[in-house]
Formats: sequence, structure tokens, C-alpha cells
Amino acid sequence: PSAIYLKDYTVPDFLIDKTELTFELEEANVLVTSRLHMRRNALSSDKVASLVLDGGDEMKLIGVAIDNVSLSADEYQITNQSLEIFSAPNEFVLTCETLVEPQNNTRLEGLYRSSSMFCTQCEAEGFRHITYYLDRPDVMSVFTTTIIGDEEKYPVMLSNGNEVERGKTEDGKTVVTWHDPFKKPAYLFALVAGNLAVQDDVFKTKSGRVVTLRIFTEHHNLEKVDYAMGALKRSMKWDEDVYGREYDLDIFMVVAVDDFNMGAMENKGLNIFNSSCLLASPETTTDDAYLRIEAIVAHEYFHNWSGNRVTCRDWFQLSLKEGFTVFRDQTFSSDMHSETVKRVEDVSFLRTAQFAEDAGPMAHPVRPESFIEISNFYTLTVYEKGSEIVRMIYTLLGEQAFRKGSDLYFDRHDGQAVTCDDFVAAMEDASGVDLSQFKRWYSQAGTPELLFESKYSVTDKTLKLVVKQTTPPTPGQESKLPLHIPIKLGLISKDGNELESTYSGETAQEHVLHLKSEEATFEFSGVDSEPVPSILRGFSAPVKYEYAYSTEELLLLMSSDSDGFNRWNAAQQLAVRELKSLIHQIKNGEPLADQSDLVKGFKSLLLNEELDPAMVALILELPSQAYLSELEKEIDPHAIHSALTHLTKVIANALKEEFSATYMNNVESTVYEPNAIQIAKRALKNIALHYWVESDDVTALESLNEQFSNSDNMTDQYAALSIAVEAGVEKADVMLATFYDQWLHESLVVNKWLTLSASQENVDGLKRVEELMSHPAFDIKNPNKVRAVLGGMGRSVQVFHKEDGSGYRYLADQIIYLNKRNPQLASRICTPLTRWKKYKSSLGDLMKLELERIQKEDLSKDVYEVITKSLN
Ligand code: B3K
Ligand code: ZN
Repeated sequence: PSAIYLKDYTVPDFLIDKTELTFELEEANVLVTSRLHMRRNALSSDKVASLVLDGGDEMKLIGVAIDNVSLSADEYQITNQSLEIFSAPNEFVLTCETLVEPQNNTRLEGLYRSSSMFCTQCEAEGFRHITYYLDRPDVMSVFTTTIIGDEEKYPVMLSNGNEVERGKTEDGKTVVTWHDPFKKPAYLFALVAGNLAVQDDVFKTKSGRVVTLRIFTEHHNLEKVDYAMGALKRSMKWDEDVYGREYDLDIFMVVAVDDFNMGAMENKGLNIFNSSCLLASPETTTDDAYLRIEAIVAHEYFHNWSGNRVTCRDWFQLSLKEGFTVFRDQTFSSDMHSETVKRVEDVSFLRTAQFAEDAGPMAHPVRPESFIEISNFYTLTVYEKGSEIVRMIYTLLGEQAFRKGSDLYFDRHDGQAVTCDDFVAAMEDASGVDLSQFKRWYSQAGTPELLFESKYSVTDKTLKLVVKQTTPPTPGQESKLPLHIPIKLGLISKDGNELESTYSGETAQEHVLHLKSEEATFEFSGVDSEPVPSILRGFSAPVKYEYAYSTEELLLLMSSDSDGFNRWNAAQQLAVRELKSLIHQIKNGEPLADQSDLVKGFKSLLLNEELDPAMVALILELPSQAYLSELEKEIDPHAIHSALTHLTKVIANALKEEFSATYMNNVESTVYEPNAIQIAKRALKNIALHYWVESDDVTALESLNEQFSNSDNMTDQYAALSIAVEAGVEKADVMLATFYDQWLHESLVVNKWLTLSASQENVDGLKRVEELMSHPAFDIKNPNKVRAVLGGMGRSVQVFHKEDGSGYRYLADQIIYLNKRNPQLASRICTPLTRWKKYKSSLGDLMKLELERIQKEDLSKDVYEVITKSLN
């Protein structure tokens, strides 16, 4: 396999104005006929005669014709990735007939079957597995799709756009034709057929058009779509209010499928969802899942403008649509719920997972310069860091200019396939802000590191803040240039008040500093007393930073900072310090500290009833194993795990009474609703229960049992079960078994059971994992189930990181098994092994051995790229 490069981009030699597709659905195969209205691209400099179309080797070409004249075998050539027609006219209709076998498609890209239905996944390069095509996003075409099938088996037959015709064939089959008036790249094509139930609704747009909304599921799931429907309507309204974007077709359809490689897909007018990201009911869905469903429904809907109406020129520009759309969905969720809570959750995820990616062998810029397999680049960097870039532009421009910029972008590029540079240019043109240096964020990989030092002068009442920035080297990028980094900052007095200060002529309590050079000094005057700086408020840039806060200063920020994000962050920093020193003690066989400065801070949080319970719950949560791993120079997973367990116990024992009282005070008797107030109370109640149980109080165990057995909602039941499993309480196994028996008919709940069962800490846990993988509830063809078990196993330090390497070997076996069957999934589950260099050598060496073993196989492009880059 070889890499392709952004620098080699050229415009397509041919264009496809119209695409007419016919699908004849049969059980054994599907005959696809395409009629492509093509012409030469006047902008192409290449005047070669031949036309090269993309196509996968599992398709069978039945016939090919130009202007209805069949081509003979010497007029074209098929390779395993393309169809070359040696001589093509300037303008013509190309007809292709291909035969595909969806029931044998285990890769879940192109046309495949999930349960009994037909469905598609075409992004990024799946369409070429349906028919030969110019499968690249800058070839945009108007699609008309006809589906022919047996009405009994496929009463529902859907494609993009509006249904324009319906009839019968001579042999009694149903024929449905869909037409999508908006031109689009093939990656946005979709087809669904099956015996599905539907829920209808309507949305009236701001200009008064009535749009039909339809959510399709398998019949037994129909009662689980209400929440998604509500989320969809909220998203449509929000996009009108906040971005002025109205929906553009008469119908918007969403379909839930069980077998899906990722979360969901924004096909024009016909979104397809992994059922785990769409279906919800109080009894089966946790609060977190409700919030995720709302965010994903919004994300896919928002793509209608940021992605579909304006799309990407090439896949290197993926963040153009993904980074922007993540920013849009994050802001939406923040507007629907709590801004601070949402920000904390997003940053916590970014710092844990994206920072780790940026420090690993797959590190790449938000706009990558090369790739072997594009599927590997649907990454946290492209999505989450990409969103942070858009957020920084928002910070630099301010709300109004940003809106002007987005209006200009949508206006200027409607119907086009464009680049990240075009996005930035629209922002610059609308605002007059110079973003030329800022654009380095798109091309430089790695997480920048900032070092802050401050000096206060009592006599002048000035504060000098010295900031240095560096970005560590990443594969292929040895040295980095300084970035333009917006730093939002406030100053807090020692008694906890916000201080005013004057910076660059402006007097305010908060300033945005522009760090552009490797080192800069910012001077604030009129600072009445020596302040504690509140740095990087709201996490105004995706960077790591250091400032030598004393413990007292962190406790002060934790209780008094007006910036909620930084209150949380101060608690995190304190916890990280204590955990790091515990890790150190563990590694050196020293006795472990049995006191914690966090206790004081946590106690005042628990006793203060004025505070937002959601914030308190977040602050009480210790940094995760994964986040601590990211921070460590050399990861010793066992030491990190022991440190976390120890600190949890210290806090639990010191605040037993407070946790039990907090638990009791937050037990709700009202009917479950996934609203912000209830979610917050449940979060606080359940983290209190977690500590309380860890204190080994017998009454805590009674409450745990009671909550597990009698909750009317999955959030509380699952919280009780997870706490039992994590704390290793005696009854954990019995509870797991009870849980399975209760929910064995609910596949999505069974997945949660698989995860928890696989994550149990136990040195012999691998046996359990093996049992789960051969359990009747398991299905290797279903990516959710594979991720549930292997993801669960990955969380267990004693199973995955067992010193004999058996955990790594087991994961490698699964990668090898899935490599050809589902390359996208196989490549994703490689991630934990790719970080081998960061682990202490006794573990890292074992991981490396497994990577080398995988490398010897005949690898798919997906797995090949990840394994080779990791071993480099
Ligand atoms: N655009 C899709 C992701 C497609 C992934 C292809 N491997 C979902 C989303 O980001 O909205
Ligand atoms: Zn997306």
C-alpha cells in the first residue's frame, strides 16, 4: 500500500452532471445499473483520452456502454481498484451494470445487510463498492435513484431526496424512484430497504415551509424514537436561530441500523444511525447516552449545511466539515444544557484521548498531508482538535463577526467542494481579522505546551506574565513554528474576588491575550493586590500548560474562580499532583500518603447546597486512568491504578458521612426525565454512592443493592452495577448475572453488560473475556459488540496489562481475525497497542511483539497503515 499526498491534488478530468441509479434487490445479489451523464472538465490540464473510474474488486462488472453502445473487452480494462475506459468522448452517457452481494459484505461499507435490511455506508470511499464511479468529494452530481424490490420483504425502500414515482414491474415488484435536487458527492449517497416501522412528525421552518420528519427502525424499537425526534426538532430550530440555516428538502429521514462501523452518517436527507446512537427509553438508556444521542442527532443534522451544501474538496480537508460540525454540535448541547458542564466534558475527552493521539505514532495535523487509508483519519485530531480550531476562531472574532464569517462561508461556497483555507478566508474577509499565522494550527501536529511565570510589583500595582510556547516534534515534523494562541485570562485576589486590571489600554476583569511568538511578556496594570492568575479560561486553546500554583492557590481557584471550567480544572490539577506523588511512592515501594488536600475542598463542595450539583459531581470525579496515562512520561498502568484506588479510599473514608448525606439528599422520587436538573442530581447522587461504597460502610451496600434492584431507570441501575463491579463488592457477579437475565432481550443493554463484565479487575479475567466472546449474546459481525467486549477488556488493568502479555496477545488475535473481515473496525481496535513506546519496557516490549506478529499477516490497507506507523 502507498500513501497519497495533499500536494498532489489535481482537479478531476471528468465531471458527472447527473447520476441515475437503479437497484434490483434480490436475496442473493443486487444488480446495480448506473447511467452517468459525464463530460470533460474544462479546468483539467490533463487532456488524456482515457477515463479512470474507481471500483472495488468484489463487484462483478456485467456490462459497460458509452451512449448506449456496449464496449468490447479491448476498449476497457479492470484492475482491482478501477475501471479504465481507453477512449472517452467529450460528453457522453456511461452505463455500467454491476452485481454486488450485500449479504457477504462484512466490511460494512458500500451496500450491505444489517439484520434483514439493506443499507449503505459510503463515506469516505464506499460508493466505489456499489458501482464504478469518480468517487471523490469534488465530483458533485444530481442523483436519481430507482429501487426495485419485493414489497413483502422490503415495504420500505428509501434513498436521498424526495420520492417522485412509485409503481409495479410486470412481475409484481415495487418500483420506487427518489430524486435529490441538490448536487452532492457520492459519499453522501444512501439507500435503505427493509421491513421497517416509522414515526412521523413535522417541522415548520422559519420561512414557513412544512418539512416531514420520519424516523425508521425495526418494529420492536419504534417506541424508542421519541427522544431522537425531539432532539432533531431542537437541532433544526437551533440551526435557524444561531446560524440562520434552514432545512432545504421537503422530507428528512433517519434510519437506525444495528450493524454500523461508527456513530452515524449524514447522507443527504437520509441519515443512517447506529441504533446505539438513536434509540432511547428511560429503562434502557443512561443519561450519558441520552446526551450523546441528542448531540449526534444534532451533529448529523448540522452537516446538512456544514458538509452537504458546502462539502470538502478532498479528504485532506475532512476537518472542514467535521471540525466545524463538532463545534456546532458542542455549542448546541451547551445551549440546551449547561455550558460549563459541556465544556468540562469536551475538554476532558480532548485532553485524554486527542492529546494521546497527538503524542503517539499516528499524530497528524488537523489537515493531514498524506494518508494510506482515509478511514484511519476520522480521528480525534480531525474532529475534536478541529473543533477547537473553530472555537479559537470564534474567540478571536467574537460572536457577531464569527456569524458574519459563517454566513459568508455558506453563501460564497454553497454547492461547492472547498478547503480549510476557504473557510478561514471567509472568516477573515467577514471580520478583517488576520488569521495568517493562526492557520498553522491546521498544518502543525502535536500539542503545544505553555509555561507561565508571573511577577507582581506591589509598588507599581502591575503584574508581568511571561509565557513561553513550544510544540514537541511529531512523526514527519521535527521542528515547529510558534502558533497564534488565544489565552483568556482573569485575576483573582487572595480573598477570592475577581480583580480588574488594565491590559493594552482596556480595563476589565477578563482579557484575551494573543500569544504569537515563542516567548512574550504581558503586562497588566492597576492590579490592586497580588493576584492568582486564572489562566486559559474555558480552555481557550487546546494546549498543555504549567504554572507553579501552590496548593492554597489551587484551592482558592477551586472555590472562587468565576470561570466554572477553571474551578473544575483547579481540582483536577490538585488531584493530578497527589496522584503523581502516589504513583511515585508506589513505584519506589514507599508508604503511601494517607492524607489528601482534596478532602478539604471536596468537603466544602459537599456541604454547600447552593452549588450546581452537576458541577460538584464533575469536580468530585478523579482524573481517569487514561488521563493519568497521558500525563505520565512512562506509563505503569498498575501503579496508576493502585494510586487511583488508594486516593479514592482516602477520600471515601475521610468524607463517609458527607457522601452518605449527599446520596440521601439526592435520591429522587419523581418520574424519570433526561433533563438537566435531574441529570445533575443523579450524577451527584451516584458519585456520592461510589465513594460511600468505597468506604466499606454496610449501609452503603444496602443502598447500592436497593438502587440496583428497584430503580425505574437505567442510569441508576447501571450506576449501581458499575460501582459494584469497580469496587469489587462481593455480590458483583450475582448482580451482573441478574442484570443479564433482566435485559437479555435488549441488545443495547446487553452491550453494556458485555463491557462491564469484560472490565472486571481479575488476574484470571481473560478467561471471562473469552467466554463473553463465545456467549450467545455476542456477535463478531456487530461492531458494537466487538467494541463492548474489547473496550471493556482494555479498561481492566489486570486483564489487558497482565505482565505475561496474554491481554495484548488476545487483542492482537482479534485484530488479525477482523483484519480482512472488517478492516475499519480492526484498525480502530489497534489503538491501545500503538502506544507501546510510552509504556514501561516490560509491557511495551510485549505490545511491540504483538504488533510485529500482526505485521506478518496479509494486511488490509487500514491495519497496515496503523501497524507500520506504530512500529516506525
Ligand atoms: N461523516 C461520518 C463519518 C464517516 C466515517 C467514515 N469512516 C459521521 C460524522 O462525522 O458525522
Ligand atoms: Zn460529522
